[in-house]
Amino acid sequence: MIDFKDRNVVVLGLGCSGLASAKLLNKLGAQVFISDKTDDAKQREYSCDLKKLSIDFELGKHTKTIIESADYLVISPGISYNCEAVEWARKKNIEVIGEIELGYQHCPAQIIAITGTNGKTTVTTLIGKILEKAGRDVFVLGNIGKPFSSCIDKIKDTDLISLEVSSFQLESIKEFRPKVSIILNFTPDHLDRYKNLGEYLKAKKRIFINQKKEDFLILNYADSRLRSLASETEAEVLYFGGGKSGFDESKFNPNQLAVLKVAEIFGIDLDICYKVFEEFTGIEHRLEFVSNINGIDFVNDSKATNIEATIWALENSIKPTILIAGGRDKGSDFAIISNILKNKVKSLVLFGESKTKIEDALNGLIKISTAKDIYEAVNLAFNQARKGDCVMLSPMCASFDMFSNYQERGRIFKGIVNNLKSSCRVAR
Ligand code: UMA
Repeated sequence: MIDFKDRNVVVLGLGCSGLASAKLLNKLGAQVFISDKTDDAKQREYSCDLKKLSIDFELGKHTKTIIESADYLVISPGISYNCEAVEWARKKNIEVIGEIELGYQHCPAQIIAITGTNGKTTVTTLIGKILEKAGRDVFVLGNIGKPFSSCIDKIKDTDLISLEVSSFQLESIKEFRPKVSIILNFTPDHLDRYKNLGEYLKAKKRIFINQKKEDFLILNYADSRLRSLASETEAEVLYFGGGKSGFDESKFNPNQLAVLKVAEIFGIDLDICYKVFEEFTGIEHRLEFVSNINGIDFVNDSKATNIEATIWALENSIKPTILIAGGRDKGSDFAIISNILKNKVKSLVLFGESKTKIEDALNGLIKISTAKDIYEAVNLAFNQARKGDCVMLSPMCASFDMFSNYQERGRIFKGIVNNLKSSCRVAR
């Protein structure tokens, strides 16, 4: 464990992870400096917290000399290991760790870490719920939106952590060793950050690199790439999917099967799991029903930041759909959505940076219109929809071209829909 007392630590990125890291390091007695290349409303809002704690910071730039004078560099998930500022530190042999590693080194509790391309947030939430219902004290943290480092001083050794970890976060771990790790699935994503799929898988695999034989790795047997990882770990491997879970797989979806395997490990009564599954109404921004206006359903699936997530949403949609999509492209091949698009989607409304690329990839398949922003997109979709249809925001892309994150994109979508509902009421 790194002793940060009186050491100079530079934190890169003043998002929620950077802020949590800086606060934890400050408590640990480090001399903290936080640097963010952007100087916007969000960073300024967070910097008010820093001022209260007398933590120094810079906005709008990363200063080379400041980074080079650090003893340690702590990076936020959005900052790639290969970015210039991290390069400066590495050239000076300054140790670089990520926010998850920082949290891990000071966390006394056992961790259940969940990764995968899709379904992470749902599984992390469900695990939190079953553990809680079984009487355990549990923290639900990580990529789900609450930084691991933000709760360290409240965690006891008898607690459990249900921790969603992204490939970004796994890149910068060192000793991070979960008691249980889960890889739910693996499909193309983040190809704007990784050179190829192999690099993306390499990052995901880091979830189990420090696990030992008394730990557990839960893998999706139905995915041959994941199944074969069993030979690369010291941990005990448990499977779900492909008929290997030991449960009647026709009764559960893959996310639930992964949760049941965790329940087995911790000796949790399966009836508790079934009850939690029954009561679970889903998570915000994932196939979230917003409203019905004039017989048209509006669904917020802003969390679908890759094509597979949108395909899954369309597979689960029973009504003819007007799909609103677009945003920041991550190097995706949009043509792979063609089949389901033809079967399930009446028309496609595109907005954001990637609209031309998506339009080019899907041209001629179905009716496509483009909008200058999400407001225009929702209005266009509403005009095209008929009673019995569903208007769904399921973007297939990241949100960072126009929003701070997918949550903001989803909230704005819901706001537009609710305003539309009010104006339709007034018009009647
Ligand atoms: N920044 C720099 N220098 C750079 C690049 C970025 O200073 O070279 C700054 C930006 O100006 C910004 C800050 O870094 O102010 C943002 O840091 P961040 O992107 O790491 O964002 P956080 O707010 O700390 O949120 C992160 C995760 N974000 C990303 O991985 C992009 C959140 O996941 C996560 O919920 C949060 O930590 C808590 O753990 C979001 C996400 O999109 C939801 N994750 C991806 C996904 O799920 O697909 C991986």
